[in-house]
Amino acid sequence: VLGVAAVLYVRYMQQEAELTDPDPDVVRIIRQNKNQKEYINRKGIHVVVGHYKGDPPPENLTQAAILNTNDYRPVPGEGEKGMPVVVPAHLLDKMRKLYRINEFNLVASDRISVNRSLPDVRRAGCQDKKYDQSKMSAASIIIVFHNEAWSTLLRTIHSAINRSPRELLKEIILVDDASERSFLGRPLDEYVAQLSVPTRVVRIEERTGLIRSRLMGAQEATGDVIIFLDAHCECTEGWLEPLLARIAESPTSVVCPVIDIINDDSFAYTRSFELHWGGFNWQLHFRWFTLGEREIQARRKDNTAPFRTPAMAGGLFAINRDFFYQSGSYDRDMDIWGGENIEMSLRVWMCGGSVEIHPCSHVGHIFRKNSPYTFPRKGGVGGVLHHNLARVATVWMEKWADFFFKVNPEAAKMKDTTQVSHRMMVKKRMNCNNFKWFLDNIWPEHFFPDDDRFFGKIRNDKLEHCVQRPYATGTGQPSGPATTTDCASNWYTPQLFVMTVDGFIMTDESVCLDVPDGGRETAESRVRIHGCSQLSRQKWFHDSSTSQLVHVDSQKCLDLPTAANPESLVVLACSDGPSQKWTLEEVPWT
Ligand code: UD2
Ligand code: MN
Repeated sequence: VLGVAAVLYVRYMQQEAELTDPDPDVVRIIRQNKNQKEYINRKGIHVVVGHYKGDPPPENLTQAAILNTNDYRPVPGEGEKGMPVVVPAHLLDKMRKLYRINEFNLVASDRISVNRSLPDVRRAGCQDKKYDQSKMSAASIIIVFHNEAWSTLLRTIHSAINRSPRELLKEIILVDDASERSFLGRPLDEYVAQLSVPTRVVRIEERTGLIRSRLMGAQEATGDVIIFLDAHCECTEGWLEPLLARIAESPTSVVCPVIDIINDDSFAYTRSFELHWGGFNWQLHFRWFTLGEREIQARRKDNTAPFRTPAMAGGLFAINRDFFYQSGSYDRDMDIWGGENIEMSLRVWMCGGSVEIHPCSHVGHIFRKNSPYTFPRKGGVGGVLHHNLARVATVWMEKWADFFFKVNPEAAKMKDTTQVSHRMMVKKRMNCNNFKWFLDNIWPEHFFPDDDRFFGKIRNDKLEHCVQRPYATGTGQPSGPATTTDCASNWYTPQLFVMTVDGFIMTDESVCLDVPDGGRETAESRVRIHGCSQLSRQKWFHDSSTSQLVHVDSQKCLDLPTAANPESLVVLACSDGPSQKWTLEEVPWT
């Protein structure tokens, strides 16, 4: 009887879903506005799509009162094997109210055991791999946090302990960066005292930010290797050995796990795509890009070997403790959050080390859409980030710093108010390579201007228009039709392109002028802006005598939109017409 009722109930819910929403997954909409949609799906799981989540905490519940609640009450089975959490209807209201505190679903997290099981997400070759533990040094794990939730912090700690050979963990050092949450005080000290791995809490009285907090933690560490983790991670089976094995073999390698995704709403664990590496855009914001062709080739031989990455995400990595200090640890004049990952990546690469991702080590992390904490100094999140990045550019990018400051006038305002001489000394002491070397050798696929490539605007003679890329949406790569519009002032970045000696026309975020259908089959093909792939269909040749931009594969010419394709530029049989005449207009960038 129950079974029949359940089936009828599901049918009824589906019927209701069809009436209320075209999305077949939606059973009940909780709320919807132009920024977000919140609904219950067929599996009874609460889903939020869009950007703004939850309500502001209600006024009668002061922040302090909310922060004092520790509602960790695991429900047996909930979230096990990395499955999404089902929040019962009577808790939805509370769930929304608590969302803003951490910018993730605290109610869901509190229902999952701190010892929850996770799938073994490693590829078969990794699962079979034997690492020689006798060569490895034990590690100190350092976790810094500010106002972290009890359940996520403890799950980070337990997952690391549960899934590491005991002898490879020297200790765990928690650095509390002036959390306002009193329940994390004495209860946390008492809790960690009974763990099987020595764990202690270092407390910072006044908010100092993650960079100086990590330095503080590192100072306390006694292991030969230090491993940094964010305070809302989950380590999976076999995560530790590959990191330690690589460092044993190559002490100047800084090794990151693959960072899997813990959904900020359902807490479901999702394995992420391994063939990604890290880079950064013209704003020096970290970005994931598809692995370069060279690395893919190199990985054909052994896809369980660590691979090089131009930059690291920042939160999760292992480093030999001596090398951490030799190579300049962190820039302690960086505040609160942001930029330190780019600084470390450039510094490590330029000064004799390497930054790598080990595909056999998987650690989950809760990626949030908004930052939950305050940025107390230097004008909020923007000010702090620009300040930190101005330091990165000034110290590590030489003449590319000029380019960075032209693209980021806000950061330029910070550059004269911050002293970098002690970081310059690190660069000198280590006899480091320069940024040009980094681009040429570590990241040849980059899309920054360079001496051997064109940088500027692509102007059409007929309309006096310039080629423009679509705007980026969110943090994804911008993609869409390539168009032209009135030429803007020099530093309007959607109109700025580089053209490499190989003929790739690229721009910020690693997107390229592309002819997706190859251009050969039809008389006329659309030209789009698409992720750079190094494929020949993205190659162009600028004929300076005729001013034509020839698409190499099809030998057709770039032309303005036509009646058949009014929305985008096209490639057509080459002709003398002014609509095919393009001037490469240099923009000085240093
Ligand atoms: C990413 C990194 C993060 C850091 C950051 C840039 C990953 C998964 N995460 O952002 O580690 O490199 O980029 O700076 O790669 N915290 C403090 N004090 C503060 C602010 C933050 O202790 O004033 C802690 C925070 O509780 C967390 C850690 O620092 O444990 C990282 O902060 P986040 O989670 O907000 O950074 P995330 O993941 O957005
Ligand atoms: Mn984080």
